[in-house]
Amino acid sequence: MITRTLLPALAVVTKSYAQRDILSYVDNLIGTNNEGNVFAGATRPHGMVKAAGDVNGQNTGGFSTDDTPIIGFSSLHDMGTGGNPSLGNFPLFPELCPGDDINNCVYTRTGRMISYGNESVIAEPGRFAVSLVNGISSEMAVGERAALFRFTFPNTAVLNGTTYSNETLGPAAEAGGQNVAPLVMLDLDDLWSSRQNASISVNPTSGRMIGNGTFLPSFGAGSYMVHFCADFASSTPMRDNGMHVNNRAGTEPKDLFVTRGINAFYIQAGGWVRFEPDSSSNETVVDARMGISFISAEQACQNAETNIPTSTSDGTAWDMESLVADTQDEWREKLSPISIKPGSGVEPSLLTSFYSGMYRTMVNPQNYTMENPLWQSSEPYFDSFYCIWDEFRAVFPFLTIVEPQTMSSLVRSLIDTQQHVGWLPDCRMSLCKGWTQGGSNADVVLHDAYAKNLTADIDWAAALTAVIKDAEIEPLDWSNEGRGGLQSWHNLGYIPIEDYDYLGFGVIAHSVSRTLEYAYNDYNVGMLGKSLGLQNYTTYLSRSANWQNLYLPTQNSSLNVSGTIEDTSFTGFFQPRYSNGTFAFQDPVQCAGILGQWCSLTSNPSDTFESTIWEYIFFVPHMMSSLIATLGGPDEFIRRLDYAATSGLLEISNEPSFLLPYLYHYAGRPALSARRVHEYILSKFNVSTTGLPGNDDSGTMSAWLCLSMLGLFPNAGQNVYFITPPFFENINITNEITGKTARISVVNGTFDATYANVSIQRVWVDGREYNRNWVGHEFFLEGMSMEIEVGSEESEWGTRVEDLPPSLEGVGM
Ligand SMILES: *[C@@H]1O[C@H](CO)[C@@H](O)[C@H](O)[C@H]1NC(C)=O
Ligand SMILES: *[C@@H]1O[C@H](CO)[C@@H](O)[C@H](O)[C@H]1NC(C)=O
Ligand SMILES: *[C@@H]1O[C@H](CO)[C@@H](O)[C@H](O)[C@H]1NC(C)=O
Ligand SMILES: *[C@@H]1O[C@H](CO)[C@@H](O)[C@H](O)[C@H]1NC(C)=O
Ligand SMILES: *[C@@H]1O[C@H](CO)[C@@H](O)[C@H](O)[C@H]1NC(C)=O
Ligand SMILES: *[C@@H]1O[C@H](CO)[C@@H](O)[C@H](O)[C@H]1NC(C)=O
Ligand SMILES: *[C@@H]1O[C@H](CO)[C@@H](O)[C@H](O)[C@H]1NC(C)=O
Ligand SMILES: *[C@@H]1O[C@H](CO)[C@@H](O)[C@H](O)[C@H]1NC(C)=O
Ligand SMILES: *[C@@H]1O[C@H](CO)[C@@H](O)[C@H](O)[C@H]1NC(C)=O
Ligand SMILES: *[C@@H]1O[C@H](CO)[C@@H](O)[C@H](O)[C@H]1NC(C)=O
Ligand SMILES: CC(=O)N[C@H]1CO[C@H](CO)[C@@H](O)[C@@H]1O
Repeated sequence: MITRTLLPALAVVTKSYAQRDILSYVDNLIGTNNEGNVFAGATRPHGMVKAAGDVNGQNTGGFSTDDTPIIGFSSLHDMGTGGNPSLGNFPLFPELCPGDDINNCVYTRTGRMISYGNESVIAEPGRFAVSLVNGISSEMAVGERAALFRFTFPNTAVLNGTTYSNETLGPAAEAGGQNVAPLVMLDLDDLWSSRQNASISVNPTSGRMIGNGTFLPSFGAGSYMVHFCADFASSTPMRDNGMHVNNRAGTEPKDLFVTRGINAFYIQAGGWVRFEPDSSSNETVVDARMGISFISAEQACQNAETNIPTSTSDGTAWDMESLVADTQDEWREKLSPISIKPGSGVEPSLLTSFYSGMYRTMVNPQNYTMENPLWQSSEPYFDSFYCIWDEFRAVFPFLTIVEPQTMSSLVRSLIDTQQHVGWLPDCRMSLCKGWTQGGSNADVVLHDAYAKNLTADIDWAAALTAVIKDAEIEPLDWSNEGRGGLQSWHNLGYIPIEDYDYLGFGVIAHSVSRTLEYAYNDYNVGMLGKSLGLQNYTTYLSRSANWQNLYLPTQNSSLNVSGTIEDTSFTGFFQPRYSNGTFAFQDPVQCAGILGQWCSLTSNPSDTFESTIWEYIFFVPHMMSSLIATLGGPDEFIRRLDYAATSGLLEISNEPSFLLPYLYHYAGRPALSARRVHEYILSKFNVSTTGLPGNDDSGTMSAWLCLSMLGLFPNAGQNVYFITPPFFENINITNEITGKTARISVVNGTFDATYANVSIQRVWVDGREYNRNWVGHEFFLEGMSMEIEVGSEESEWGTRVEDLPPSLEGVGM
């Protein structure tokens, strides 16, 4: 059971909804266990510096509630990502050295690590705190580019009243009850121990530590350098400082350069500073201010001084509370575009799910403007697009609704990156190119932005040039940019298994999922081209029908779950194909989680990436009417979707499934989408630490949740939102650019907090009866209103051919 300071306010719901601080609905511990990999620490919206206590277990996002010990307190993190643990550079760690001897402290990461008390965790917007079981407590807050850590060391009786075993206590515990000097060390390490080499210097009089290190990106190529500037302050005088190397320490030297070492002999080293214990008090407080920069140590110091100025005349104190308050104000502002009246009987936890999810959509990408050492530009620079393969489906469309200014900056940053690096990224982190997982999905992001009139200051001509390059020119290394197999793509109309591709190199796998993604990417290239007057845009729309080339009408599928073989009785699936036109074979259920299989980028690579042919058969987002006809008409299509959902082949834990629950809309059965979506949200999402079904993927999972709860889910890359009944009776969404407010409400007293009645009966838009089962982005831009009447039975609403979302017609076979 984990409690935090927010909980007392949450537990007693005496205030009405409207009176409550919106931040009281944000619980940053949701998804901190069970592979949600959520970042639970303190950050500004899209902030570069993110402070948290890092654990030794599921530490991809730094902290986790997986009951593993704390290894350090660091200032850079990612959010919800897969891949290797990201960032976590230059952790600080507080210790009391037994016998007051620096050589009795333990400096190596697994040597020093120590458990924390579950009840001590505070994870609220702008503040993170945790106490170690040896009695040392930590608290932290952030500016954009600097973090403030407060370590409180007990002077006496650490173990007062509680008996701990020596194992839990860790090495520092023996100091309990003694009056020893508090020490804070800085480790030249990151979460993944990817450090190549690093430097540190400590100023003997002030204790300021500056330095830098070269590290590896957690899911990409190359390396990056990051600089730090750490200042320390205490109400008591500094005693001494120096360096540590592995588990030995000394007051000399004051500068150190370390290289990598080899494998098991990774060199662990860094600096430390010690203060006199406060003999007049039962604790000594040491504050550490950590400035970070990707440019230089000087800039790291400047960031620290600007973000966290000294607030007393003697120059020793930094104001933790005002940092927290400023950060919380920023978050209140960020969450303010959506206001909700839940409706009577709605579980408060659904509001917590919603606003915590909305918060998580604004943690990444990170604003590194003025912190990009790679090129000079007046354009914004954002990093941690991790990865666009995930993000394009939900989180970017969500930000287009709630944060259109920031979304414009993200788009401009992508275009500027393309102009300086040569290619749009499919994934990017820590100033490096990340691994491409499928197609060139930034194409979808750019067209989605255009289709939603996110035009402010975006160079659309450059955007078009960038996406055409993805579609036409194969890079030598398409494992981290552009697309591979373009000769086959242009000439054969699919990516063959065993492609003869001498133009470029990448992961020779995923031929089916790449074909499907390239087709959808080309739809977006074509549509952006059409809007911008590109003469040959129809070429790209024709290529967008290439999915048809992998359809094998005779392919059947059976499912063997723990020895029980079930003929799924469906025929017609995508299959991999050789370049001579002959079909190869991949079992349509291969890679299914319910079979205990997982097909990632490099482990068990298959012709489908991270999912089955069973899920990928539905990935034709732009030509659903053709797909439905291909699969035997609406009834057969629905039977298939139902089977995918009920068999467990539809895995809501990962992005390839994200559109599936909504596809009933294209078959004229929007009520079935509504039921599916409500079912998934009520069964797979909750406010516990394990409350996300999979990686949050930079807020993408959260955006799926939020958009679904609003009842307007986008088909990303098109000006289309599917209408389903919202989880709340009344929702207002204000557009930051137009200032207009869109309103969604369930009317005529039909709102049902048990969600048994989720079949839409009738809809009114701006007061007029509305039969289409979708709307466009004008709904948000122009501040329209939507009234929805729900009931228990499926109705005629949204079922006619003319009610369905648009599909591209007249291309392909
Ligand atoms: C702390 O929480 C973790 C995960 O939530 C749990 O596994 C562990 O048993 C808890 N420990 C204590 C001491 O309550
Ligand atoms: C540090 O490591 C990086 C990456 O291996 C290398 O490029 C750089 O030259 C090294 N720097 C020094 C000073 O050794
Ligand atoms: C890294 O830090 C060391 C020690 O402060 C310094 O001598 C060196 O110039 C720095 N390197 C860079 C590239 O900033
Ligand atoms: C939305 O706006 C309308 C009109 O101003 C107002 O009546 C309603 O209470 C608002 N709803 C919410 C949830 O703020
Ligand atoms: C990004 O950071 C820069 C530099 O601090 C700032 O000027 C800009 O407003 C930020 N952009 C966004 C979208 O917050
Ligand atoms: C379409 O036109 C653009 C702009 O002239 C050009 O760059 C691109 O190569 C053309 N595409 C094809 C398939 O010819
Ligand atoms: C079905 O799966 C079981 C393991 O769960 C395996 O032993 C059996 O061989 C499989 N049958 C077929 C026909 O693949
Ligand atoms: C096509 O190529 C595959 C793989 O080399 C081969 O198995 C198949 O027999 C070929 N088909 C024809 C018709 O030659
Ligand atoms: C919360 O959601 C997770 C992830 O879907 C699930 O494993 C867990 O059983 C749910 N817990 C509750 C209490 O519903
Ligand atoms: C975008 O702007 C154009 C031109 O003003 C307009 O025709 C179109 O309807 C707008 N689209 C949306 C989604 O608002
Ligand atoms: C019977 C009834 O109250 N119908 C109302 C349902 O809500 C719509 C939209 O607000 C009204 O137009 C109907 O009069």
